[in-house]
Amino acid sequence: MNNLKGKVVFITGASSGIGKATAYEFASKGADLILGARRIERLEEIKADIEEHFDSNVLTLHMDVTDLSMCKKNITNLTQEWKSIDILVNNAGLARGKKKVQDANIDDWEVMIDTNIKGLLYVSRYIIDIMKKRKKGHIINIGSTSGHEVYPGGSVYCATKHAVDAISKGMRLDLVDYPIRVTEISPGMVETEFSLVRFKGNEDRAEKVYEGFVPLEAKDVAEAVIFAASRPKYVQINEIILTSSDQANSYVVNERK
Ligand code: NDP
Ligand code: 8X3
Repeated sequence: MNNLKGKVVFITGASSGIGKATAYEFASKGADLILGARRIERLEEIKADIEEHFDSNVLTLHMDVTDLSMCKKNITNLTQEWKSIDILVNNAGLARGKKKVQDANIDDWEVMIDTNIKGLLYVSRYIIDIMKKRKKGHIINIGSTSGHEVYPGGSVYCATKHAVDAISKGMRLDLVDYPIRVTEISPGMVETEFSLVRFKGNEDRAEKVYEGFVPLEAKDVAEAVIFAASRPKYVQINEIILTSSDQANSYVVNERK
């Protein structure tokens, strides 16, 4: 049985990595997609490819999740058809820098907090308004192993992912009466553009992060999202924590010698 066919799925940060892989997984199940990100040209390419290869309609939105009025406008201006959002995947997020707290760049803190915490809340608030009226919905937040353990140089990124963990638990409490399901998907290291963004375009440094061990791929995380989204209506997956077999927790990795 495919219970995702024809569902409307809203994915933030769909232009790359986990968000993009998640878009393709949902498309392969026949879901219709609303894809948001700042790099709209990438989203247009993904839309064209998905609509050519899958039975899925795609709407692209130029959306910076840190911009409250842009989030509100994009969501409240959706047509009635696209407004029937069944699933929200709060994926947009990033790390900036990996310096110790005493040396870190304060602007990097602002960007991480604005994107990973406030951005997730802005998008959720307007989409929850829609789900409340429909008395159903599923919010899937992309957390991290960093939302469970802290590593050196990661204090603020880890704090934002601890916040995603707390917000997910809080949402589950607040939304139970509708009921709107809330799931947190918490991956360990996944090879995407994440480290390139963290190290501000320094490719050598980004590549080194994944040297000597096998990390997760974006598709592995996307499949976990699909698992949670495709459970029967009465089943709520609270959280999935997944790492590659070479990773034990947020800071212990088997670096094969
Ligand atoms: P990528 O850098 O490959 O993708 C990040 C996505 O987020 C991009 O599509 C980017 O789009 C979007 N994004 C960033 N800032 C904004 C913004 N202000 N507004 C809208 N979209 C934004 O990284 P990942 O796929 O790895 O990261 C996705 C999520 O997974 C993040 O929340 C990350 O914290 C989490 N995660 C990643 C792990 C990893 O090891 N890679 C492990 C655990 C969790 P654009 O730039 O076009 O706006
Ligand atoms: C992102 C993965 O490398 O910071 O949540 O643990 S990492």
